[in-house]
Amino acid sequence: MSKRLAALRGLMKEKGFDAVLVTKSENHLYMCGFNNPDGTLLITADAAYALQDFRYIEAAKREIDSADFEVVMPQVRVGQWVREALAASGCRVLAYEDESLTCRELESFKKAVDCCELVPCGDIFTDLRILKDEEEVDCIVRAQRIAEKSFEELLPLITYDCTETFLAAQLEFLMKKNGSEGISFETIAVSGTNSSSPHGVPRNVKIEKGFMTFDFGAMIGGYHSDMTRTVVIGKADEAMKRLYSKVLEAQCAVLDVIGEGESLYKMDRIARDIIDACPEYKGAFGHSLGHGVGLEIHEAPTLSSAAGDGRLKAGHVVTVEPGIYLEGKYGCRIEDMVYITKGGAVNLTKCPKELIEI
Ligand SMILES: [Mn+2]
Repeated sequence: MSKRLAALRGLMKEKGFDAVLVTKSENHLYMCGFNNPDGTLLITADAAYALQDFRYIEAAKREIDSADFEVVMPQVRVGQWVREALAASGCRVLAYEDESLTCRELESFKKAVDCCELVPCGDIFTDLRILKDEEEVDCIVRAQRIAEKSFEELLPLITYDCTETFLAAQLEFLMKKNGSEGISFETIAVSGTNSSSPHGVPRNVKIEKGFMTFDFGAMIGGYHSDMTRTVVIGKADEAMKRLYSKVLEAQCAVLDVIGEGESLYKMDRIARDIIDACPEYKGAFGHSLGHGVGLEIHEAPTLSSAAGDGRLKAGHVVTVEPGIYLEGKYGCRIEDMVYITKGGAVNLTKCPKELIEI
């Protein structure tokens, strides 16, 4: 039995779940190794089924380990199939993914699977996925290398005639050309006044002089990478240089100490205190310091002031991404990805951080 299936069954036993219905695509991929956004898994203590439709069945049979999952193509509605399977097995408590199942889907499963009590599965998949094994980290690193190579190839292509949307598209093209399965999220390429929005949308206008922020990621094996670099279009004035070094100082202060056992809250605090200590930047770092990265671009844990007493563990992969955003003026963010290891941490981002003027 796969380690993941064994771990899930351990948690199911602990929580009193006789069966779990997996409908979220990332959890589907995590559990059975096959990516089907419309696939469903039904897992009990002694059986596991991968329900696939005709579009995916051939690949599913090839890629899913038959020692763990029986691959089936239901000829009836999924809810009805699940009911028939569970009624025969004697399962009484079926857990569903309350984080992602829609209210409508839940109602329909409740109606169809009337032999079971349906209960929310809570954080079981978050808890499993938060700790990455070597294979998973390898995927994230490979995606990150592609993103870095693509950024390096993009820089010489930037001219004052380029639009933000062109540069975003160009970066996405380069990542795919370099072997990425897709993009981690819609690429952010925002210049000038548009850079003051942390998640600004690229505009179909020529890039403005001043800061230009690129936030982007590649994908390998379903795993994401995430990085941000801010460059200057034209020459940086003194105020811009000061702002850039402040963001970098805040980031480096965290990167110097981040590691196993450190408090999530404290990591955020370190960066925030450095930025807030400057009256001109106080309150201008309006988002949290970082987030976990894996099969989803934003996942647990979150490095934020609301993190409570949570701590970093060996196996976490998190971003460290402070920024300063001055409304109506401009903004700057620098983001690296860090792998927390036994007693330490490894920065997975190799891309240089000296201020680049274009
Ligand atoms: Mn990020």
